Amino acid sequence: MTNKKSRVLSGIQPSGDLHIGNYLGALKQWVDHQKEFDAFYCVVDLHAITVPHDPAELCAKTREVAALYLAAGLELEHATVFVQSHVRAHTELAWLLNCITSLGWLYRMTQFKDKSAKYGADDAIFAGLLNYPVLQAADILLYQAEFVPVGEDQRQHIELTRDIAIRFNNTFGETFTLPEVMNPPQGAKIMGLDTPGAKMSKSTDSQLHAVYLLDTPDVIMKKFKRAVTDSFGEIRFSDDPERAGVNNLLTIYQAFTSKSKADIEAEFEGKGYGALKTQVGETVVESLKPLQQRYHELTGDQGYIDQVLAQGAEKAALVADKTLADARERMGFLPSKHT
Ligand code: ATP
Ligand code: LTN
Repeated sequence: MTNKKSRVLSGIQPSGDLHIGNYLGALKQWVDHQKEFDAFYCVVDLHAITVPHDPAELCAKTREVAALYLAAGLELEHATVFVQSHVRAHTELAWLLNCITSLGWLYRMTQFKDKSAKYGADDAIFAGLLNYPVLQAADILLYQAEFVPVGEDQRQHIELTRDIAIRFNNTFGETFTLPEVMNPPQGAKIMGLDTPGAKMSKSTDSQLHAVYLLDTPDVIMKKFKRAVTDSFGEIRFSDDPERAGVNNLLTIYQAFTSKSKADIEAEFEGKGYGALKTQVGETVVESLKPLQQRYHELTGDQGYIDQVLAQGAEKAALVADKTLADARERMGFLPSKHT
């Protein structure tokens, strides 16, 4: 019997500052489970250009996100870390998959509806935003990933990836593994501190919305102290939308401490919201300290990250190029003699 590890793949866009939602929904579970899987983690820079972007910032953020992957604790003996655009197979497979993806499937995507609403008129929405999930499907299918560790908001994109793979396999023959979504036990959907009704997001202008992984302790404490709560004065987990702020603070606390809900509610019995906010803030400050320290060490030697990414792209391309060659052959492309 072989003991082959299951393959996982995931990615984060270098489109802003990473926040504790990205950490708890994605990065933390990558790190927690890295020894159990054959893991591929990319910085999805091609996704970051689906809305208007600044070229200098894209380049700097790509390095920053890669450094945060390592600072969070990914180890290169378990995980291949690379930049999506460094492996050309991603864009090529995305085109092939675009040609078997129904427009109706793409128009139904919640992320497309939300983001296109933000950019308003059709002239201001680029085709890349609509085709975004097809590129994501290419990312996943190229590596034959069995699991995709992401936050809850990405479930619909993973389901679409399965639909695309099923259509390809049915039309051209068994080629792609069908992936499954992998959510963390807690923290799959962290809400904005100032908007407990909406998920914490990178692309927002409000100063009190998200706690960023590289925020200083003072800034983190300030954001938690100003977090929106309610007037019930009760500290307990709840699905009631009117108690979403307190529930979000408790969820963040639970995800960082791994304590049970009952223990947490007992811990705050008889305490006020001020005490809750201070305790959650201090926990987050302490939990992020090692990550922040490693980040500053790693970025002290800029050449190191680039070297890791070069090696990662080489390893990733070995897997991706093979899958792409299979897909091309099955679709009937004349083999190229050009090397
Ligand atoms: P943007 O607001 O620019 O769309 P984002 O904050 O949603 O960005 P992504 O790069 O789209 O970040 O997501 C990276 C990963 O973080 C994905 O796995 C996503 O599911 C997860 N994630 C994003 N926001 C949250 C959140 N609020 N709670 C839990 N997981 C999240
Ligand atoms: N759309 C994802 C980012 C992403 C991704 C992927 C996640 C792009 N390609 C492949 C998992 C697997 C998001 O989080 N917004």
